[in-house]
Amino acid sequence: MFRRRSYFVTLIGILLAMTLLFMMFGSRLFADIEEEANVDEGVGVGNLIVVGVSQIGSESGWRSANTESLQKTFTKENGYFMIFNNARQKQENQIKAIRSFISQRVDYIIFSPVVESGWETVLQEAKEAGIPVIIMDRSVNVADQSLYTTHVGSDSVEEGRKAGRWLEKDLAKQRKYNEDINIVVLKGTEGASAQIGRTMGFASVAGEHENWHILEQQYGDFTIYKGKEVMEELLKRYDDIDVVISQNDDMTIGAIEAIKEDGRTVGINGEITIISFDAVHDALEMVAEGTINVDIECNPNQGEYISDVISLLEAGQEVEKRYYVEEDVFTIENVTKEVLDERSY
Ligand code: GYE
Repeated sequence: MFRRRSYFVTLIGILLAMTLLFMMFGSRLFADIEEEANVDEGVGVGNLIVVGVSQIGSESGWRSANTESLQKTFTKENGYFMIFNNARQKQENQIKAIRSFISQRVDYIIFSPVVESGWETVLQEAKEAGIPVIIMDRSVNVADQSLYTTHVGSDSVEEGRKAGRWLEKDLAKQRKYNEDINIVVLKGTEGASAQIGRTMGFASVAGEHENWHILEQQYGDFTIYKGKEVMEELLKRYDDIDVVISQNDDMTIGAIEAIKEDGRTVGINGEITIISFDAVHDALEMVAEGTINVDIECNPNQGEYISDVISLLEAGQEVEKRYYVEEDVFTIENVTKEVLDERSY
């Protein structure tokens, strides 16, 4: 009898304690469960479209502008939740980020591949998870095109060709079409499609001219520092360089520094013709003052294009395999004050 009573007292005690605990923490417990439920449906963001972005790094002014375009586009106000990862130039970091996006079950994976090969396995994993992959800016080289949904970016081979065509015209203008022309090429990151394409495009035009001599092509990693270092070396080896093709504005800025320090002149009235790529604001100013002869534009504002593609996919519509962004060619003739004022990057 006595034992039974103490049993009841204990039971009531436990029940009271539970009620008290529930009153204190009950709502929090449920909130956590709710959040977890959302995690399962898409990282706890309700109706927002979740995009996992793997960016190459922050090697150049162009890259920073590209990142800014994504940050401006994929906002909560626009209906997105963006998980952003900076891979610091390493493919392995990009693969890790993509795997983490897959395990978080994002709605879309967006990534700019630092190099073009070696993506099959991770893209296959994304495909099996049913997550559409949008390739941005640089391209991937995979045999199975079903491994990604679409690609939004530039036509880098065409950019290289534009550089060649401009040089043809410029030499014709100066009546130098029959003279020997010595060219050095500062290439971007080894294995990157932007580098491969620009190199190929320019080489295809150069190949049509027997008097154009490509003395050397060197990797400059798309950075100011490396561009300068490589140019210093080239200047030591060759004292008769007529043209520098530099595959982005950052390397160009470094190369021009090296040329000036070496006592040579660049640009419209200089000894060395400078052909650059990207057309970021600082470089366009150098075009306007005649230091860079021509800048082949590469448009970093790709966020909006990608968002348009996502809208089509959300509406269940077919999308193209390739979307090219609009791009121009800038010389002293068309870099007006308006162009400079408008250019935010
Ligand atoms: O030209 C360069 C950058 O992939 C097109 O990457 C892009 C290139 C761009 O870092 O500045």
